[in-house]
Amino acid sequence: MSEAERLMQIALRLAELGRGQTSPNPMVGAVIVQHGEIVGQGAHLKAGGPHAEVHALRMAGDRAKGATVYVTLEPCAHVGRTPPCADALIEAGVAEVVVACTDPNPEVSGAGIRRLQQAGIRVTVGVLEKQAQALNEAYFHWRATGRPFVVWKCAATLDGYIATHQGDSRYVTSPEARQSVHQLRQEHPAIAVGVGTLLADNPQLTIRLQGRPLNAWQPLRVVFDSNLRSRPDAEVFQGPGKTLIYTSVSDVKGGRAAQLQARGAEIQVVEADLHGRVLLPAALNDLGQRGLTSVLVEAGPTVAGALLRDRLVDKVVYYIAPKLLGGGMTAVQGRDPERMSEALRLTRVSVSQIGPDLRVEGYVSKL
Ligand code: AOF
Ligand code: ZN
Repeated sequence: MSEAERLMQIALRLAELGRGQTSPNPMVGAVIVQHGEIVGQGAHLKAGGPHAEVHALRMAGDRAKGATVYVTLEPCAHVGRTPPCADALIEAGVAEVVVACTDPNPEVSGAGIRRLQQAGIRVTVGVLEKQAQALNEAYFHWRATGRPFVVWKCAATLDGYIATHQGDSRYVTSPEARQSVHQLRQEHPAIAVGVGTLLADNPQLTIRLQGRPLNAWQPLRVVFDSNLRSRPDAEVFQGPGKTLIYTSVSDVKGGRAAQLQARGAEIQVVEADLHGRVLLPAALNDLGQRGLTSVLVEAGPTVAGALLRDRLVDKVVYYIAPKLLGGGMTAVQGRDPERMSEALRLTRVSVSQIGPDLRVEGYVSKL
């Protein structure tokens, strides 16, 4: 590993500190080096807060003059919620900027690099580029498609069931595996379920981790509920965090919409398919417009099946408990091809063990 790669790796680790809290912004880290010594470091921690470079420059003070800056994303050139980092770097008199990858934000996209070069700063791009893009896979996906990066999480028995036929699912996996789901939730600005899961499991969909205050930031809870069947007393309408319902009807008999709104839920009507079911691409586009860069889908067979059929799932996190039911509710419905060759394939698969359970992760191949 070269010296530049070693320092970029430190910047990537700093960026990682913001995981789960920067959306819709990317995670970014920066390290400032003067004569081989790190004199400043910073991470972007929250949208609206200072960018990574600004934190690092503040730490370096006068020692930024003539220094080399390692930053995991192209410094911005636009006035957003904060002023342009490229200008701050120029003003501080840095001599060189090493960038891992360019920023696909149309307001930046090469303009940050050009501005630095025009000011006579040496710029290198592409050090640990793949790692930097992988770190912000959700942000890059959102910029490219306008939709959040969709992660489908599922927990099933070894023979593929997520619940008994009666709908009992408490619990498929071990407490250790379930804790890891709360960590996973913390990485996403939104969590989604279908109304079927809401009615069957009545989940809270909050992050509950030991030592983390409940009133800390919580993801947006999203319910796909074509016919407004959600019960106003459901857990997702209580406690901390906001809840958004995607539906295809503006109301149903009994004034359900007003009851749900009285519980604080926001109702968003989106296009429906021929059967009156919420068109999931339309709901995802709306989430993207709201600045949600990723969504963790913890839905049951209907929503998971619809998302998989329409190839809307980008990544799968699948917990397998060493249990056999011999019958029950399957993880996915509605995709039932005739040939094995029609199976959706996962690539870049990794497997780990959590307590007695297995966790399989992979990306849905777009081929
Ligand atoms: C950087 N360094 O640490 C981050 C950058 O609204 P603002 O001012 O926070 O700008 C958000 C945009 O800035 C975001 O969409 C992305 O293009 C870039 N993020 N850029 O130079 C950083 N977080
Ligand atoms: Zn910036």
